[in-house]
Amino acid sequence: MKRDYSQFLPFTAKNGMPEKASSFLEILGWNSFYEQQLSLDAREHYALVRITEVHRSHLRIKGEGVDQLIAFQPDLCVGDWVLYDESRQKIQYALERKSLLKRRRAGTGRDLQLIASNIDTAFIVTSCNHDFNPARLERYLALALEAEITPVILLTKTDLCEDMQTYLDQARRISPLAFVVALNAHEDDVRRLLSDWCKLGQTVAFIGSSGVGKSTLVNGLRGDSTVPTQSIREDDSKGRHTTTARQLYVIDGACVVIDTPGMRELQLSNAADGIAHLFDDLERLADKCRFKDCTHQTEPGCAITQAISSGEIEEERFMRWKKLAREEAFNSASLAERRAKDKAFGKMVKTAMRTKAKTRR
Ligand SMILES: Nc1nc2c(ncn2[C@@H]2O[C@H](COP(=O)(O)OP(=O)(O)OP(=O)(O)O)[C@@H](O)[C@H]2O)c(=O)[nH]1
Ligand SMILES: [Mg+2]
Ligand SMILES: [Zn+2]
Repeated sequence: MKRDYSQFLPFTAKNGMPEKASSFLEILGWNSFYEQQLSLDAREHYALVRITEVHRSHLRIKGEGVDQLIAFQPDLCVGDWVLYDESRQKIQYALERKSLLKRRRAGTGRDLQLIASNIDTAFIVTSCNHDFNPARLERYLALALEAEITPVILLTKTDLCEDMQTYLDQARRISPLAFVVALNAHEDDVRRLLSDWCKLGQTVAFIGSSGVGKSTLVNGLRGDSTVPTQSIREDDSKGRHTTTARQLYVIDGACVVIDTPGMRELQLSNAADGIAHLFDDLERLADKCRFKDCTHQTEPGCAITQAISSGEIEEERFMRWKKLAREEAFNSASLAERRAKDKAFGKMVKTAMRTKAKTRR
């Protein structure tokens, strides 16, 4: 007799995603990608939880029958799936991430800051006003492409702008890899407009500058106004940051959504693939230059300068590509250098300790 094993499967899945959630974990985004990382032993001994909030000093974890605050851990971020040891009140280990958004920490530090993980779609939010900036949108796009996350550009505040079509056209020209949606987050049916990406089992995130309407969109998806938003409309570029924590919300019958605080500055690090993907057409053109090390300035046989003069490519876009690639290379190199220094310092300390221990004997 052929046994039917389907009842032992974690859930009925289509492409690894539940069609209908039958447990809280599935509602939180649990799927076969994480399931296959678990041993029987792990399943038996630990609770499966997702990090749903990251604050300065603490994290919040949620799972079946678990809703708890624990101490902040710098190596974890919102969206992570972890195994939690309830008796010792301690995170045992984190599961491999499906995707990770990360940037160079703002300010003088050179290290990486984790933004959010295990995301399927990143909504890159900008408003139809002076926040709109192709160079900045390209940064966010490269960030999402690096993490292999679907990017969608969301143009908000269409009600406040007269030439919405110009913004739409500009946004569509940025990359064929990004979908573009324009909306009024107060009046439009946010859930319907974003329904293609906000299906059950999916994790989506809103990222962008402060004041562009990320939290307002979360409220639009939820159908209420529980998430705090800027009470008075301020100048976006100077807008005070209303959202201060990274937080995951469950949308009834749909996806989970991560709201993030506005980013003042987005510096990419370890994102060369994302940049290459975004500017793939320029990379391929550069391969046709006569000289391998062509700087695309005055060299003869330069395919890039030819394409610029024939109007095939925009000079500004080429300049933005160079700038972003240069900055990313610098950030990644300084991060690698710092890591090497940290490693060398660690080794030196270990050797010194060993020598000290020996001389004491
Ligand atoms: N008119 C109009 N106002 C909007 C729209 N979307 C957001 N707003 C307003 O813009 C202001 C900023 O919105 P928030 O949702 O707080 O912005 P945020 O991106 O979450 O900002 P931070 O949390 O600081 O990163 C609020 O006053 C919103 O009511 C829109 O589509 N149209
Ligand atoms: Mg907010
Ligand atoms: Zn060239």
